Amino acid sequence: MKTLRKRITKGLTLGIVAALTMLVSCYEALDQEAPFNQELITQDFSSEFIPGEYIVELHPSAVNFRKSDKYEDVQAGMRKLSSEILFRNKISPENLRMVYGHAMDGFSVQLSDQEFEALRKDPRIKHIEQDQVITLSRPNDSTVNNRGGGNGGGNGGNNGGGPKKNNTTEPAPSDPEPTPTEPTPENPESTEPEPTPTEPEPSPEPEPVVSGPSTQEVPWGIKRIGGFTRYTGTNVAFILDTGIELDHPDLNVFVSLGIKIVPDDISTTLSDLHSHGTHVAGIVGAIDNSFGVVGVAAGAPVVPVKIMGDDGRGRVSWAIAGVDYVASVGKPGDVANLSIGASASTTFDNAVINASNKGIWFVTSAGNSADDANNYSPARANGPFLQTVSSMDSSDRMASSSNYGNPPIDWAAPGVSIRSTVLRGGYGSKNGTSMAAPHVAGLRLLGNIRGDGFIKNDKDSTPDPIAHRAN
Ligand SMILES: [Ca+2]
Ligand SMILES: [Ca+2]
Repeated sequence: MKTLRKRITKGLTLGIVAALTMLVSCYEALDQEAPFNQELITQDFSSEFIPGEYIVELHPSAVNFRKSDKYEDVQAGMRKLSSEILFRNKISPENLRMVYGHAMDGFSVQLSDQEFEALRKDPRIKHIEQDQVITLSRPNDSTVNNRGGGNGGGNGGNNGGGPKKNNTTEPAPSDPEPTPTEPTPENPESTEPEPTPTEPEPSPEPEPVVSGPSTQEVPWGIKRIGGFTRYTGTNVAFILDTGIELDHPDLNVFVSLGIKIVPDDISTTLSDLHSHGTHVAGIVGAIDNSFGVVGVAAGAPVVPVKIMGDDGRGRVSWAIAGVDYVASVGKPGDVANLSIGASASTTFDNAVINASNKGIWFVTSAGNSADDANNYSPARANGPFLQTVSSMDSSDRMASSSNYGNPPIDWAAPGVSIRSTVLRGGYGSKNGTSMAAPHVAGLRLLGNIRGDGFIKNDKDSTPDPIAHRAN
């Protein structure tokens, strides 16, 4: 049985969030049965460094306290040590943000130019780099099909599994998500014809528990990687993302092991109000039942590690904090999915490599810039338990937006018109390497992967092998 973890509620007040555009690890498209050969344009894959915000790595010899195995103890010890180091360099400990002690030793901090110069001369400091903002595209689940009765209706309690301590804050009444069937106005893909809703608006009348003939769909991507398998193991899948909708009836969310990394002024709930993380989680482990979709490792416990805000924005320093948490509470055989990325970051790479070397599979998206994946982190990182995944369509062709390059890419997986779980107990389709990575994460949860042929029209000279269940 897993150690129960309280979610972190201690938020760090963030000062400046600079104006920043950035990186799109997934582009969420209007699907509605779009032909697979009709690829939609994607946004550029870019990231933005944040002025005055830094990630600091300490020499291991600087760590002057004995580390216990407990996440909270190490957090407290590192917070004390980091504050002392700042204080001795005449920097206010109030500038301290995240602290790390498992995947790396260090912290993130706000510094003036003068403070930066002082701190970098401290012999305990191994490396300092500038923090970056990571941004996902806006939520636009244009093909959401809510189940009748709306959120929570007709849920027969099929979320068996992990202990569910739903002590998290309920979503704010002012739900930022647009009406499910309404494309976001700013969305660059919204020039596409507006999809016709395939289902009527949710009825105000509560509907009875779903029964009768199964309406469960097996998405094409699940079929392509060898079909789904009911998960019976004891490992879990950490979803480092925008959270996971905690009460989605088609997901087995391991709430008590989850953690909200993002500060309280960014989001107060562990649940997902964006939909990216919920979609990723469904690809890994949507439940095999009579409705919705089914994931690769059906019914596997999915653990929300909320490193991205409800607006789809995060920071490399928050992502590292999520990786640090997984390194602390994860066990060999667990899987961590990172469908995000940033410009090259040595610190981010090393944190992921260190955490994965504990025997925890880290699966990352290659990115959607039609560029060499070696320019992005953590996509470019390599290790025996680290997998980087490119995206292909249902004809085994590399997605036009997918990043390329071997190494680091280990596998190609389905990432075009991928149907999975979204907000309000609904279902929708998204595109991108964000959707390809969780196919491989699900496969790693089940065991070995074999190649089943190679993708067509790879952009480099080494066609990526297509990931498939080994047996
Ligand atoms: Ca299902
Ligand atoms: Ca390749």
